[in-house]
Amino acid sequence: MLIKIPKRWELPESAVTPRKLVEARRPLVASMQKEGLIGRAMTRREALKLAAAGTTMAGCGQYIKGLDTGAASGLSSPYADWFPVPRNKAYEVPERAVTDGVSATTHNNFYEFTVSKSDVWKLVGDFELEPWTVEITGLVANGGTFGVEDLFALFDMEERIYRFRCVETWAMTVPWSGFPLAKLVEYVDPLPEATHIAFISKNDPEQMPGVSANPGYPWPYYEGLRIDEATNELAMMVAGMYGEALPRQNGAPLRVIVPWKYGYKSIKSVVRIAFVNKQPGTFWNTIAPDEYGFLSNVDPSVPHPRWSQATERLLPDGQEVDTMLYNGYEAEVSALYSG
Ligand SMILES: Nc1nc2c(c(=O)[nH]1)N[C@H]1C(S)=C(S)[C@@H](COP(=O)(O)O)O[C@H]1N2
Ligand SMILES: [Mo]
Repeated sequence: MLIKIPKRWELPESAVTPRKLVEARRPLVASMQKEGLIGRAMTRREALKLAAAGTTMAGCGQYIKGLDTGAASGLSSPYADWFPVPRNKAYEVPERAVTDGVSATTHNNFYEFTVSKSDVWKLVGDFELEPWTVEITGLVANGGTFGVEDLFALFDMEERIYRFRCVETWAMTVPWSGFPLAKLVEYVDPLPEATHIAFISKNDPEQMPGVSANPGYPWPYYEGLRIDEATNELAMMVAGMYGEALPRQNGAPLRVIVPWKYGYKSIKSVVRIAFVNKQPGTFWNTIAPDEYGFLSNVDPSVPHPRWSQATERLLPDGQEVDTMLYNGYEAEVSALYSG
């Protein structure tokens, strides 16, 4: 017998705000772009042209070498022309080298494809990124279904270098491209009673062999943040890395990056964002509540039940370094957890 238990992030349709204006806005955005009234990132072609002319564009595309892994490359993304975007130098990682792009795009956790980290990139070649919409729903005034490029056009994208720390203790340093999640939250205008945001990933067993291979998991992958966390300056919606569109294995076309939390909070290939009035469930908390909490802030003093979190191993060589409280972002986020 199949009993459908609604997930805690599932809302009745009655809670969804219809938004005619969203539809009305799209041609406006397009025409503003055409008129040059709102910015669009330099296209890859334009950047290459500049490079060929001997001009360097600070902060753009320094990492693209070695990233051409065929269908698993950002170059094969239908959104390739949005990148590179300008770097925001306020977000850099001074004490570590940026991880090489090949390592960051061939060592992945994306269980919808496979649990084998070194194989995700080999299985994503046919993963369809277009069309792609993100439904923004629940307790917001301006929700609706947005084409992913509408979101790219609405919010200026920038590149930031962040530490990234998986709960399994591997870690990397990555130049991500995207926009602050706070901008999106501001745009959709949460109702006063909204306290949390639930994120849901694409779940298509036809394209994602890991879904049927692991029928015991509570698909789709889902995650959540408090609204004060989501509007912290560090939280990003990410659409690119290493100056290119996000490769499929890294969560194309749009994912979350919350650098002070363990990697599983950084949900990939988002299709639905729901504003809710209580703490939503999460995929990993549902599977193993004793091992994976809701907050999941990086903390070297709190061991995982099965291993220490005091140190981490940097990709690709496994160099061991000390793990930092909040993954090195204590100054930016500790006020969120003072209570
Ligand atoms: N939808 C989805 N998002 C996900 C995961 C996943 O399996 N499915 N894995 C998470 C985990 S455990 C980590 S460490 C990061 C890995 O991101 P990366 O492959 O880009 O390094 O994605 C997170 N987001
Ligand atoms: Mo992870």
